[in-house]
Amino acid sequence: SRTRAFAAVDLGASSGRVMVGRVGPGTLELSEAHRFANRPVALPEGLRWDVLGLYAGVLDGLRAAGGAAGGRLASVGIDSWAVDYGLLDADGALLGNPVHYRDARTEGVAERVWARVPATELYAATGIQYVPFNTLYQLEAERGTARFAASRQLLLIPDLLAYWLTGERGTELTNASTTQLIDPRTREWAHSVAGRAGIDLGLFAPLRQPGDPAGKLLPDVLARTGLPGPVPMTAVASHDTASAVAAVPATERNFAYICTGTWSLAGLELEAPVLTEESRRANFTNELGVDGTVRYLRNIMGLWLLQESLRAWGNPELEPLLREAATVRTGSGPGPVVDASGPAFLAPGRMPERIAEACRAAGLPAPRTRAETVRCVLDSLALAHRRAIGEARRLAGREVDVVHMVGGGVRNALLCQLTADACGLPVVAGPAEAAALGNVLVQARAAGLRADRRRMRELLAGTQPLASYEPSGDGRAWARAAARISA
Ligand code: ADP
Ligand code: LRH
Repeated sequence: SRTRAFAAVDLGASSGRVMVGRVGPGTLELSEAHRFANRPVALPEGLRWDVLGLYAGVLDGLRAAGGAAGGRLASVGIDSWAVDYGLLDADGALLGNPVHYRDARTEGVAERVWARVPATELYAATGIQYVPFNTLYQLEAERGTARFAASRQLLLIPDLLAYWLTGERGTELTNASTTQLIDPRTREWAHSVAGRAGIDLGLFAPLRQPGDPAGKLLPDVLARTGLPGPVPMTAVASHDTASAVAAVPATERNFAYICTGTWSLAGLELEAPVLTEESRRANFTNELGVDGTVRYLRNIMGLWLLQESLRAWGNPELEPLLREAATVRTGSGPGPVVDASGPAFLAPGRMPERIAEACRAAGLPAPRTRAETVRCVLDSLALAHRRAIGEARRLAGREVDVVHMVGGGVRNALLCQLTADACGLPVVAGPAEAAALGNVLVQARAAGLRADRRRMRELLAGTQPLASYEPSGDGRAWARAAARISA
């Protein structure tokens, strides 16, 4: 049978891209049609996403994807970062600019929710970790604003863009799980939590499953992108991390994964959530994945620490800095490290200074050069990866023989090697565009490709370039550093 082309729109916190995936019997090829920066805007009212700029990038990307695919796109799917949303008024028009999850408005807000639904009960009912920006807390912060009073519907970011492309509204399940308003056992809305938290679930459009049809591109969109219609949209795993985990090319049974981009998301794929009090205290999340799976993982600050350091330095070239960072002498384990799992580095600004301050506060020598700062970031991430995978396997009662790293961070060989050293496990790195590949594969399945998760992973392992890293250095030195941070 023939090869078909699918367009995957993947919006990360640092860049958006439209990729073309060609899928045939035993073949899977991905190419980039268009990439554009995702630059949040700091307004007097707060930190906002430039969602109109992103939509323009999506239209440019669909035009380029159509060109690359010789005009014929079998379907389109969209995934993006989680938790954030746009509010629509009674006419279906967007109310203001979607608020960035790093905006300060959620400071101190969770406590107000916990006064109505204790944190322990929230976790037992939703399995979602505490981060200040879960949609549940953002909605609490929104309460009482003129904008919220005028709103009639909430659409998560990928669903908002899909609405503009098709005119149809839905709430895709994997991303919906990050609102903290879904019960991971039933995979339906958690009505009792929403009721007690004072949230009207009527704001949300009906749930959609990954693989569901999601309308077709509007005539005006076809005209603007030069695509011959009809072009159907497919609901994919619209949370980027869910798409990326679906595309982890693991052929081993006992694998852990780390999605490395702006964030590091490190953990396990499970068949059922872990809702224990111990799991809550360790701040593990049970986000929903494709095919009834649970993404049991921890959020780690990720390459955000590096992105923000580079920004503070006026964006020098990355490669020479990484080469220099690789030669920084740290002994047999990590050099000075900061806790990359906590919320201390969530807000933008002054990153190198904040990292140095955190080192000094922990009684460690602060990095003095840019290369030392970069090395401190990478050592800290590797250590946080080690801790997350170690705790996930203990809390879920699983073995781990290999760590798969996917996402843009796999282009950073030093990070991959340090992660192998820290975990004391082999690391398989790639693909870098896992989210787009997961997006494409879910579309291909909806279009008739017969592949369960195992088959999808075999296809990825057989077609995508991967790199291997064996653990080196002194595992005990990493264990000592981990113990210092936990203390
Ligand atoms: P997101 O989807 O969250 O925007 P990506 O998965 O695109 O993030 O990953 C972006 C990160 O990947 C960058 O911040 C950078 O640290 C890393 N990266 C990208 N290209 C390279 C490269 N050539 N060398 C090293 N690191 C890279
Ligand atoms: C990664 C990601 C992550 C969320 C964060 C808001 O892009 O979706 O899974 O926690 O952004």
